Amino acid sequence: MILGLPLGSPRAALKRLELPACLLIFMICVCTFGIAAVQSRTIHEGWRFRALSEEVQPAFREWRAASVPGVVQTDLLENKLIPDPFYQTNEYQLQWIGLTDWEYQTEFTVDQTTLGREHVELVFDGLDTFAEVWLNGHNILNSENMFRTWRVECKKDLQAGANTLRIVFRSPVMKLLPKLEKLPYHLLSVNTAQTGAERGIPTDPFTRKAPYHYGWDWGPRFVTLGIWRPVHLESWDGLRISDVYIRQDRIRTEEAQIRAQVEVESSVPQVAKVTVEYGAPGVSTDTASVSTKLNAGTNVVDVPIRIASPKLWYPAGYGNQDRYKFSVVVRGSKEQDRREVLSGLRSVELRRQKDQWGKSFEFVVNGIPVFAKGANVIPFDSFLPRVTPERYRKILLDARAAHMNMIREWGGGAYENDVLYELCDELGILVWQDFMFGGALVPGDAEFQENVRQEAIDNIKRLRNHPSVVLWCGNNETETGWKNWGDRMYFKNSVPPEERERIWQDYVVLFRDILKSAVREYAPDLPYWPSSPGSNFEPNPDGQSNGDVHYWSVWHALNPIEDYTKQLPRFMSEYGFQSFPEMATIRTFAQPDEFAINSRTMQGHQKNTGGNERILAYMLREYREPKDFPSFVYMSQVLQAEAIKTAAEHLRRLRPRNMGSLYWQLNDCWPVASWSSIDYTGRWKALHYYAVRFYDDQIVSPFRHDGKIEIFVINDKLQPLKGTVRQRLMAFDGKLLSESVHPVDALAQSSTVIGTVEEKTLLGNADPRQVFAVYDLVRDGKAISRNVVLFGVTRDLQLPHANVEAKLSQVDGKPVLSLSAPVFAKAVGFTFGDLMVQASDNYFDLLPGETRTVTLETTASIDALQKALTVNNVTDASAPAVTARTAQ
Ligand code: BMA
Repeated sequence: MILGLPLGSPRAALKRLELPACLLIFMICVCTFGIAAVQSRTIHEGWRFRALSEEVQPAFREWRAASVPGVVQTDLLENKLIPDPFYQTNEYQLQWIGLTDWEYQTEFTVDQTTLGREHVELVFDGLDTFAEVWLNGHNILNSENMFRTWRVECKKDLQAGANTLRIVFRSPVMKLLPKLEKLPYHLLSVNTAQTGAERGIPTDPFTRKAPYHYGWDWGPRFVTLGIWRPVHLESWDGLRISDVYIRQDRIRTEEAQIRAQVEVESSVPQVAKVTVEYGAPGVSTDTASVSTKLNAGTNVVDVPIRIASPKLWYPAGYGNQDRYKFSVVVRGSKEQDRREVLSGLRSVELRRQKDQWGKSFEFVVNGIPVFAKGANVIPFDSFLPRVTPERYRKILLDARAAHMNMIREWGGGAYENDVLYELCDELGILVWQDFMFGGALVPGDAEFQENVRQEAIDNIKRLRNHPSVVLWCGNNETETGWKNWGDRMYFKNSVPPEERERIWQDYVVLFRDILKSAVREYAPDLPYWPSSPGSNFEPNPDGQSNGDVHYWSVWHALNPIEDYTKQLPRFMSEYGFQSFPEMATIRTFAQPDEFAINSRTMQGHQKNTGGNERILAYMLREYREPKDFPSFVYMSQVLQAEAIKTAAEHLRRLRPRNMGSLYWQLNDCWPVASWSSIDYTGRWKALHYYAVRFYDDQIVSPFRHDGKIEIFVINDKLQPLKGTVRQRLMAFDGKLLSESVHPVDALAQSSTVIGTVEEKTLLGNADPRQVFAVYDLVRDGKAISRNVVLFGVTRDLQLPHANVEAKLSQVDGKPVLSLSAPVFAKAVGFTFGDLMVQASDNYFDLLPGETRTVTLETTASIDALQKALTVNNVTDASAPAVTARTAQ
């Protein structure tokens, strides 16, 4: 019961009441709460779409049902007008879609009450990209930036009853071409997939649209168009809260000094009271309020708040992810508005201090230096609106499972949906946030700069209450590209020196002035970093003593994998190595007769020129030739996992000199051979299972070099680590050759060499091709981390056939898989065909005689699992003839 009303439909309840009673309730509401100022509804129903261009087939010029939010490619797919864009090489024949103009239209009704309100506004959270918006035949908006929110006062163009909303989307390529063709030179882009239609002129540098839509070295080219984020109709009287910013002025464990910065739109000058109620789970709520006079227009009201002994928000591994709920109410003379904001309190510093290695680059959260462990994130789909909250959650949980505490939201995609940041807040994953510049040169006209400035303001304001967001970075690789990339060098020589200088100055204005000022003004508690990699315009932008580094000579330049261990950066924000996705994923886009690395389809799903050949080249350096295509796929994953493990452990061993390891890349936007550790279908590659181990908070990491093995113990925890490392030298056939135990007494947050072993002494008379060393870190009697050292290139070792035995059974209703082998088995990896199975572990080394049992998350039956199971390992994936020959 509410106020004596029976529960149920409030309207029905009111009908039953006598008029005076209604009036009484109304008056109580007004006096106690004021009248809700804002009403909002989405305009997502009844949309239709069609092609505008005359050149396309008539079928595309008929009105068809459309989904909003959505893009034209997925609308065409839903209407079965095009084949699956990701299948085989369908991408190539679907390029016309992005070169065509499209229109979308719907009708919606508006009642007199809404029309009677002071303000009626259409709000577009995202229009992709050149959109002309017409309401009842009136052009109410022309937009040219998919990253901005557009709010249009439209009362005068609305009518009671049916209204027509029509949006024309111009092909971003064709719209710009005529203008760009007249320019004396063309700004360089990054995308690898320009169509003939662009006539060699990249249009994307001039377009505020996700750069990867134009193709990337892991992504197809799908130039999308459409209403990609929600549309609302909002109406209000009197006042409206347009933004709430929980500004964190000073955060300490003893006290948090913050303020709620409440932005209020007011129709008229009026007196208002702003009240903020705040609390965290387990803490009693408190209230702060301010009375103020609002001017007509936009007002910003500061409500200062001090919280004694606040519950702070910590990154994963350093404490809880406590958050406070702030309920803000603004009561004007008649109307009121309210808004709720969830935020976590934490201090953030990007600490850059001179030291013996140059200048540090480390994130310090709540006074604690955090070694950043994580990966770069790219958009989750070529068609952004179809990414569900569940997909975000799954991938971020996977990141968390691999002990990641940071992701980099890379600048060639799109500013992500709120849900991604909410998940990062919840899981304690820090976000390095790039502005959306993927490496293309930037125009310098005032209109472009202002467009970017507004985009920055929109997105900084949208994301600034998320405690997970700890850095705004100007761009990805634009600066290093300008200084170092071959095509840029060529370009610089092809334009007059004053033009060259002007282009650089345009860069400086955007990334040193405009974006930096936007962050200073709208998120003053966050650091800004102009470019990744970079050194904040200080000398030596690509050096390893100052700033962050992208290291790509392993992979792009075919340098040996060991070269990772020669790098001495301060923070490694990118390094990567490719592999193929699981066979199940490959089967979603290729036919069995295309299962070859040089088939048209497999080349079409490899966007880095020469990528498949590069995988093969590296593979043959390390392993014997795989015996068939599925073995090649398996081996590519092991190769990638071993490469990234080599780098990641090295970067961790370097702490505190180096304080970050973000590998390239966490996810995929379609099924493809790429640097990802989780493929498009959500399946983990070998790398992700490896990451769970190499990113764990406490690990043993033996480093074999120059005839010795240095046994490192890495401890990221805030407590010291006491335990032992057990070293065993074993023959592949299982014989224990020697054993020793090394005490561990490691400081909190440290990387320590707990012992150095001469390889000769360790091996004694043993044949290095027949033995391995295994290291187990033992804490409280439990082995918590293991690492294996091999004495030579894998293909030269005399690894025996492993005969891995795999037994499926059920424990407590859950399927489990037990694996064992009589001899050493390298990188035992199992799959279940096309079934979706998440294993608690996979792709691990089996010691002779050892049994490892893993649990399986799946909806598949034991029978189905049994039928689909295949188990692989490095020896058995190799071609038998080759194995026999080289093993002699
Ligand atoms: C990096 C990224 C991306 C690219 C990746 C692999 O430098 O910033 O542009 O996809 O390399 O080449």
